[in-house]
Amino acid sequence: MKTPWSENDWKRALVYGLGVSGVAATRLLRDRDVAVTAVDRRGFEELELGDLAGDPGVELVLGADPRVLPGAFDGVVLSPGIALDQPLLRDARRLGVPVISEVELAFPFLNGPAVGITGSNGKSTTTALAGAALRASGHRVEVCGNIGVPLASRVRGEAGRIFVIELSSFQLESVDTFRPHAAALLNLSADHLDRHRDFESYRRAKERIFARQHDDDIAVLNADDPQVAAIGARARRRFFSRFRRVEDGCYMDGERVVETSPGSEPVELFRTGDLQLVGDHNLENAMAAALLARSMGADSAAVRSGLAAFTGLPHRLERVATLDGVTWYNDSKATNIDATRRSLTGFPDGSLHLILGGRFKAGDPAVLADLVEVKTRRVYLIGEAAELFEQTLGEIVECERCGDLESAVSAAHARADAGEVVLLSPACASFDQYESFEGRGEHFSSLVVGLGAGPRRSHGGEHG
Ligand code: UMA
Ligand code: ADP
Repeated sequence: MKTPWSENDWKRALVYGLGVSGVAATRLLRDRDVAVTAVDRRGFEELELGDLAGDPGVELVLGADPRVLPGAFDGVVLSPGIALDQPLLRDARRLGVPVISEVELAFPFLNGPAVGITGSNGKSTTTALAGAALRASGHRVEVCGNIGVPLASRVRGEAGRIFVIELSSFQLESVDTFRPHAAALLNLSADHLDRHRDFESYRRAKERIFARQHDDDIAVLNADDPQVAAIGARARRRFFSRFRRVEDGCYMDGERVVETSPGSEPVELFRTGDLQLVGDHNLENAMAAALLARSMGADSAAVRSGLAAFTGLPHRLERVATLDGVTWYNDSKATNIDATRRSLTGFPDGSLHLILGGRFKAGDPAVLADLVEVKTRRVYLIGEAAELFEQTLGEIVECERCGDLESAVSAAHARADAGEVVLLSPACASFDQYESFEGRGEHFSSLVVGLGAGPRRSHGGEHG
């Protein structure tokens, strides 16, 4: 579909937000000789602008969120972290200036097909798995999007690459023409309700991934998530299920994951034992990734070897160390209740020392109660949400208010016995105490590694 932007009609654009997305969008615009006014509430010293800082075609408006457009523009390009109700964007809409996301900006310039992945949880893992499966079958692949690599930064490069793009609800809410040949919606649970008005508008943002697909495109859907399974799409709908046979897609037959397509013989894609990733949720991610790779022409043997070689992403149930028989896991990416629930299920009953807390986003913390009761020996609370979790879980398990990660790690170190596990799976965003979930996870890992160098603390034999 042609847009005023892809027709190269823009002469002057405003880029809102100068994190990695805004910087990549600005570069893409500058490559096409569009003059850019770049806006960020942060100051110059806090930004990493590189060559853009000295570019006479880039005007910087920094230090505050302007309330009105600082000039006349053909369009506004939005970073995902900017909420749509920012006054500047209201002003743009009032003046009829188009507002598009960085993904929408980049999409018309991709010189290869797009694969899109969204969902409340499992996006990054599935994106990386799909990339691995496609690479194993000989394709050149760009793994990008919300996983940390803006799509706009991958536009330059040889033709024929497959763009495997993780998409957040923030990115999807301002796409219009974006059309992935294959797209997956993994699951839906409450998340980001601090930004989206309600669950309904969050769900609608996610569904936009399918909105521009044609009949010859493919929509991969989770048959086991009723809200996802019910989604209608113009594209061919292919389902994955852990619990039942599906007509078109893949399902479990004992240990085997089998692909079915109407009119074709079933094909074995992989076996559960092939995967290095643990947990039923990762099996679901692998099934979705396999269907996406197959949609792009990967052969089944390559899918199997690509999935089997994948060892996981940092900050997702990442084993950090085993010290005095206690194993420490960094699951900092578990930033909502559902993600933490899934992680807890993978551990033996009664074995866990769980670090919870941060900035609460959405959902009902009580949903954690049954699993916390079965799986954990003790809970260590950090950040803004400490009180909320203590109110919800304090009756069923010993909760210790630690304030920050440093205290939580040292408290867990003192309490945990050989054979047990300390798990950071906070069910919250990190932004009350950190810049990002990566920063939180790295801090956790460095604290744990630091413990290995020091003496084990005594807690007088007491068990919480
Ligand atoms: N800013 C303003 N005004 C505002 C809000 C932000 O000026 O009202 C500025 C900030 O000062 C900052 C810039 O905007 O300089 C940040 O922009 P951004 O938050 O969009 O961050 P980027 O660095 O561009 O990173 C974004 C994604 N961030 C968010 O969605 C919040 C990254 O996902 C993504 O990896 C990257 O684009 C590349 O596509 C992160 C994330 O937390 C990992 N995503 C959420 C999630 O996974 O749950 C959705
Ligand atoms: P996202 O990119 O959607 O945040 P990740 O792949 O980074 O997802 O995984 C984040 C966390 O979500 C993991 O640590 C795990 O606890 C949980 N998780 C991963 N896959 C799933 C899934 N399919 N369903 C539910 N939870 C999941």
